[in-house]
Amino acid sequence: MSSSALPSEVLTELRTSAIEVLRDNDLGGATRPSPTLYPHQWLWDSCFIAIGLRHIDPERASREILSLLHGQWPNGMIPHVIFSGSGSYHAGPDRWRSDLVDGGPEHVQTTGVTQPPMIAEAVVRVGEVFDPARRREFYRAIYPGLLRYHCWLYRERDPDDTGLVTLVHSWESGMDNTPAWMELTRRAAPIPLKLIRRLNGDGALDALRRDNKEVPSDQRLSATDLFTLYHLVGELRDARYDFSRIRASRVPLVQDVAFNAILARANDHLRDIAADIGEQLPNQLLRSARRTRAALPTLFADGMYWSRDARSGRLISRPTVAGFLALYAGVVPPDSVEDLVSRMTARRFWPAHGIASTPTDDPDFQPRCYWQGPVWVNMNWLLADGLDRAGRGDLAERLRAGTISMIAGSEGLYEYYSPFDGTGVGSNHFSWTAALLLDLLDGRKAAHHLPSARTGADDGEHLTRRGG
Ligand code: 2M8
Repeated sequence: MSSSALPSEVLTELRTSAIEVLRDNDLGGATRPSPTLYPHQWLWDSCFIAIGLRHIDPERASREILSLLHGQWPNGMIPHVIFSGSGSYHAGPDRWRSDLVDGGPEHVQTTGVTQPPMIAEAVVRVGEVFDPARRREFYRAIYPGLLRYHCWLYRERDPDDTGLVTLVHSWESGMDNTPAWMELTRRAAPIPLKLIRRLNGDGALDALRRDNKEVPSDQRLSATDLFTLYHLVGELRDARYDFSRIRASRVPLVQDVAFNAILARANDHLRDIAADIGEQLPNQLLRSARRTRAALPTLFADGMYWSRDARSGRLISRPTVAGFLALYAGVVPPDSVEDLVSRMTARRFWPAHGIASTPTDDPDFQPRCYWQGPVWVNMNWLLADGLDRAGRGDLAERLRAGTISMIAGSEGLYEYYSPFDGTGVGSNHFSWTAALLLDLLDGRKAAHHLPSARTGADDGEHLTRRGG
């Protein structure tokens, strides 16, 4: 059923529950992703949340984004979690000890890694609903911190000027246990964890984890994967989150395709933001941004975009939703768009309810397990945007409408959904599902929210400003 076929009372009810979720998860100036599993502030969650909040409270939406700067490290990094809530989290401040790191933030505890750089997108989306004077005021407030963040990404994570920034933990990708990331992560597991995995002993370890109190273990990543991620946090902490030391360790390093695609788009937005307030991006950043656009096509092989193992230089050819974000970046050459789109719309990736995080024929596919198969509302949202940019507004609309009816089919607003039957799984009362649902319901009313359908490769001149 398409969303337009849903009765208007259902759409009104959906909107009301989305607003309720965002209110319930409001921590003051920031929003937690969900009430118990994720009680603090996450970087990319807050960006999606702001994109929804702009429809009900633009000022609150701008504060959601600005609050990310409270956790910014003096070197410019914006961390993936700011521990600003009061609940207990399974990978909380004691695992990271940002307070013990020289150069950690002064007034708040955070993690020591980052997350996909969605901030510039969220800034522009919120800017669209302000009048020009208020928009520029907001842009001026966020710009210095945002600029320092983009500069940090390149300075710290791309010291060799490849154009692609390197991630040091799967939590930075936001897609924690996709097969592509787990392939490398499992290789770096301590020997006891490797043995437990080989002996199918994950079930025994489940008793020791805390993240499965709200969500059953079989909807989360496996225990050995989770404990390997904790182990890698320890290695990062020992390296004081410093990339040159991390490089010298055995931590897996990945040029993540989705992260770099989001960065390519974010650089365009940042340039637009700067232009709007009469600022000029530093030449070095402009050069890096051009390099990113030029480097993304090097991740293309056999009809797909892949992440690269930054240590071996090898492409990690495990298909996941991440590769399709090349459409969102607008780097797919016009004559390759249809082929990539047909791969994405094939049943293995789009069986019924939007794009599966891992295709249904992958050996690791599990329809209800986290990033190993379920459909995520943020991915559908980004890919619908990418389809618009690629000139496939028809499919974008189908994806958006299908997302709304998928959400409507479950009681509650879930973290992820089975790609086969749309059953809601993971955490309930999930903020970015609520926020992006609001955007899907309200966003299309304003035509100027739709991005231009320009596509095409690496000229670095994509116009991303809409309206205003
Ligand atoms: C999930 O990741 C966190 C670690 O960051 C976790 O499992 O504890 C991911 O889905 C991530 O993308 C998301 O930002 C976070 C909070 O919603 O949860």
